[in-house]
Amino acid sequence: MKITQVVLRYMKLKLLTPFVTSFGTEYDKDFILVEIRTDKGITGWGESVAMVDPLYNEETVKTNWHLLEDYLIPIILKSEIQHPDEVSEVLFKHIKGNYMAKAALEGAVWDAYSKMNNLSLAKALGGTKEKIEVGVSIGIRETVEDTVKVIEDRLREGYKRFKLKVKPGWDLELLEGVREVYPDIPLMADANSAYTLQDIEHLAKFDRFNLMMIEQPLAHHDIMDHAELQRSIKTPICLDESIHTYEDAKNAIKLGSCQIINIKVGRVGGLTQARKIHDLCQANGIPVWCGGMLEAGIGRAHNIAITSLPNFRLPGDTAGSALYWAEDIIRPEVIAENGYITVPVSPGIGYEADLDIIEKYTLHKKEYSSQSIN
Ligand code: OSB
Ligand code: MG
Repeated sequence: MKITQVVLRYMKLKLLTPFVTSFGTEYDKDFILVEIRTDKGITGWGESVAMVDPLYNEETVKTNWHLLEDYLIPIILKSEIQHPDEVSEVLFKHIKGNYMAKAALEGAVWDAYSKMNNLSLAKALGGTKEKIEVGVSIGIRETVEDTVKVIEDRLREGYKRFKLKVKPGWDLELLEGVREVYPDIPLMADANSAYTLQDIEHLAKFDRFNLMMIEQPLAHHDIMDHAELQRSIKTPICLDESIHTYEDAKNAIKLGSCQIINIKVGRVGGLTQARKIHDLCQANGIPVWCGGMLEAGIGRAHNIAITSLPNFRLPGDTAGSALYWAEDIIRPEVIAENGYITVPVSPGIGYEADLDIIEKYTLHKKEYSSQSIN
């Protein structure tokens, strides 16, 4: 298969609810959509999860555009591809880092590849589940009462796990208040690297809340301090930001830096890498779950497909479209019913990109083809 054309679109969607974390507040979702066309006339879709500011990791929408336009697209337009694993290989061979940019393009190739072979993306990846279990990530609210009300709504909708964003000054009191109302719900906390080892004694106090895990308490590149912290607390640590590569996962497991890993397709550079990390964790008895980056429909569909692999044993952050957007860019939108999403069986990502809606939220777009590259 040869990729003959790539279209990049700069998209902007309004979040129904501003998303507040220890690193900042998101009101809108700016992102890049990647559309590829192959010589066989097949279209594939990918979505970059890089955010507008480098607050979660170092990548941004602009750095992703730059990487795609100046490096990744020229490489891909020159390549003959038998399998998407080769895309991952060629993009990783010379270009360092910039995993979210790589993942956006590689994801589009996976979609096209599975459509060409008349397979669902889930099947093409080796997925085994017919439906996936999902939870919600709840941003920081004004009060504990507000948070309890959000949990109440999400519980009624059937979501299976409740993740609360925490930060210094917004943690013990919150968890205490929530546990008073809901002593038994599957609850966890995500700090997005807001603490340091100086906070060991403070973080040990989380143990009394019977959390499923605490996600990324310490620095975004660290695995050493997390190992020390894990030795001092009972709550299982789950790493998010710190795991960029297969080697990171291997080292974190070896050091005992975590007991659970959150796999984000974008953060690790694509589906091929995500699957490798999944397999490594499976072989080492480390459960994984699929993280979210407030994806629009295309990214969400990729998350659903990877979550169908067997070692995604804990509910992920891939909630239904209705929690994020007035209208999503795919048809149908993603529906979570009683905390389950049915894994599509139709070819590729299994959702239609809605071109009218995509047009409506496109700020600008640019096309690249083999002719325009030399
Ligand atoms: O740390 O998991 C995170 C969103 C943006 C950046 C980082 C994170 C998140 C989420 C939201 O927690 C998950 C989602 O609902 O997509
Ligand atoms: Mg996280």
